[in-house]
Amino acid sequence: MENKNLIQPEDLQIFQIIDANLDRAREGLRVLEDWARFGLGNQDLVIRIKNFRQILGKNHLEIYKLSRNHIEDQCKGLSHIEQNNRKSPYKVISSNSARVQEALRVIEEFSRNHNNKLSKIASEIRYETYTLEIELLNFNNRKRAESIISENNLYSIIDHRENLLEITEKILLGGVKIIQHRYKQGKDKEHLKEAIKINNLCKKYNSLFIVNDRVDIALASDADGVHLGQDDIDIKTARKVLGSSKIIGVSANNPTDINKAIKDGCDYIGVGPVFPTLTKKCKKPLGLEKIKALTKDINIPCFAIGGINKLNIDSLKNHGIRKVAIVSALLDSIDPKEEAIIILKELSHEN
Ligand code: TZP
Ligand code: MG
Repeated sequence: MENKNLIQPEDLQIFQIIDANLDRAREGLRVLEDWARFGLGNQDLVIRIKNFRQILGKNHLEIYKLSRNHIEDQCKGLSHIEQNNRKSPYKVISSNSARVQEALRVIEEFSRNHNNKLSKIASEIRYETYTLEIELLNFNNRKRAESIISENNLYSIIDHRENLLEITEKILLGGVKIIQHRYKQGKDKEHLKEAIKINNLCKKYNSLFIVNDRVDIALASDADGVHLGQDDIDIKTARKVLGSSKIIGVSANNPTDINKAIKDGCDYIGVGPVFPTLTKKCKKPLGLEKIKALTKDINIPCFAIGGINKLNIDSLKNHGIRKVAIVSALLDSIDPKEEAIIILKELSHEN
């Protein structure tokens, strides 16, 4: 193989294929590496991807490069309509992982006869990129969810009712980016059906979809996360079931429960009720001072809940509370979209 004089025309064709696919695989890996680095800030993933790139680089022999222009590539510059649809980082990760995997498979097949070492390397890296792709996508989902939770101050909780989808769409049109779905009564089958429909709606508006109480429904509906109360399953078990890509929120209204939830790895806290509310009559309101004291040192996002509406947001802001979760003020409003717009505006004012 090292002696150019012995190279047959067929070899040149094969070398050209290998050269093109080594380029393809390395380029695809570079795309993944840059997202892992600049988009996700995940050093472990960067190191692993870089390592694959370097192994392929070392095995990109001169003889392959020399064959580059052996036959003019009639399909140069061809693109596919799908390439225009790769708008989200999620899609960029999936399509570039597929690109790497396909290229490696081609290398594996065509190098088997003349360069078994490269064939084996291509096969090994291809298998590892299947795991890598899942890790990248999971990490990407988690990061996206975390940033939506930390950047948005209004969290809307929707409760099962007849025209829930229409109301939810109006809330989303008003600009709400976090929706939690509650379904306290009724059949699991119906619960899951409704959760899937709401999740699709949330996806359309690039909003987060969180399932209340039920880890199984969260998984089955492919929600972004779950919200757990003190009587629901514990955070560690929920994490085991859901894996690392989903977020877990917890309701806690005293220092012990709050600290435990944070220690166990929850992603945000819901604390309340702040004010009296018909939605949870059985719970005694804590009041603004208590909520302020409970939340001031928490270093994860914290949403105050209970009796919050456009008229009392000012008082919350005066106590340093800017993130709120709301049920009835949005859900029972005659104009949920307008109500969401007003509340979002109230929350964003500096005072
Ligand atoms: N947890 C504490 S208060 C509450 C929950 C779920 C209900 C809040 O509902 P509303 O209608 O926003 O007062
Ligand atoms: Mg609950």
